Amino acid sequence: MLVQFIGLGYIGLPTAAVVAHKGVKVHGVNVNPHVVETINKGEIHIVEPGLREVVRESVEAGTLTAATEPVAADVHLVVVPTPFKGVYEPDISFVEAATRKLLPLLKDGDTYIIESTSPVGTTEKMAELIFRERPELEGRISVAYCPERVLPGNVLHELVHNDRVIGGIDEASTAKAIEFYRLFVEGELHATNARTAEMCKLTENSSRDVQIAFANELSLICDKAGINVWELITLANKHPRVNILQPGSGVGGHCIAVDPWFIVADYPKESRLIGTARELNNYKSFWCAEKIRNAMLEFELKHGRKPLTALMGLAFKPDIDDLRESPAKYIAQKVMQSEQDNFLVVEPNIEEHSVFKLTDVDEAYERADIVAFLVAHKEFKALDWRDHKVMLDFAGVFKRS
Ligand code: SAJ
Repeated sequence: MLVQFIGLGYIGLPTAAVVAHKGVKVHGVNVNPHVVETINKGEIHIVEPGLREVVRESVEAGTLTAATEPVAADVHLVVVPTPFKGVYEPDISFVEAATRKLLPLLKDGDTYIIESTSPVGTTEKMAELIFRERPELEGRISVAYCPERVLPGNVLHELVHNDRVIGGIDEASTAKAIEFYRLFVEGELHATNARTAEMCKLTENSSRDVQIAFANELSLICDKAGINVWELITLANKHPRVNILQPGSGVGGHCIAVDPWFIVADYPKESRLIGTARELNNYKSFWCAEKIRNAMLEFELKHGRKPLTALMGLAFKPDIDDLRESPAKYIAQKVMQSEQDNFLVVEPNIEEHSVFKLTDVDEAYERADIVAFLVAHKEFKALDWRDHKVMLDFAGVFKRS
């Protein structure tokens, strides 16, 4: 059996490597020749704990190879990005391009699976495309959708142990796709149809987004009411049926801050709560930036000089080096504008940044008049609270205000 992955990014490469590590022959495809070359050397182009070893061992064993072009195979997985186009409209052009590349290679008995986060109906659309161009394959190949659900930083464990939701365009397709995931998944495999599986992925991330929006809304209310939101949430969560998430400087990353829009774009009238939550979580970052600017103005009025402000954290969540779609980075860009010299930017998880000049945690904490915690990194939790500084703890590092 040969399994082919179209897309060797944050999800495609780890999944390809895990399957190859099981002894199954895997052909990985990526448009970028540099990525292909790196993988064929047994190396990796992304950061994920444990991935390097699995890729190296699979390449050495000869079960994992990469190329820029697809080949004939038995199982084809489409794991390419689905970004935005226009104003928060899902762009499935990479999924379509991957499918078009596969068209001449598909044959009787093949299984075609989309894993990319996709708007509802994408799998059916791709099936239509395949059967329009290759009508003789209708009823002879399996077409299914199975979303990935892994948490960056814990991908290799979750790929194997998480449950999967698998939906085909018909029951035979679902069964065939389930057979493939049995090769490496130890979690349960849940059968459904393609539309439900697509919506399930969007629902999971929208659910988390809505819950975080609730916590962020509480933080805005508590700020006005003079209540410590962290204490409030801890106390409310003592109720056996209440489980509120944590507020922060906004919601980032390439999943939770993106996927809810895929529902809103197609069902705008019906998804008011989901859309409002998205807007609220975006607003929270703007609100944090305003708070920092106001604190700086107040300081200047009181002390007759401009303050030095430390911005603590740039990553999109604690203890990672990923800055994509990061609310902290957005806040830093917004407050710094033309006053770079009045800021110290701290991000202990990266060595350097092309835009921000980085300062060491302790040095910034010592020197700053105003300290704004944008991410709750472990290095910040190890600091002691300073009463004489203006402390803006948006991330709940100390949970004191
Ligand atoms: N955040 C809060 N408060 C919280 C929890 C998170 O403000 O209580 C913020 C984080 O700081 C971050 C953002 O939300 O900015 C998202 O972080 P996350 O840890 O919730 O999620 P991701 O984006 O790393 O991964 C999510 C996961 N989805 C769910 O938990 C439902 C993961 O399982 C998915 O596979 C991934 O999205 C994806 O690829 O879709």
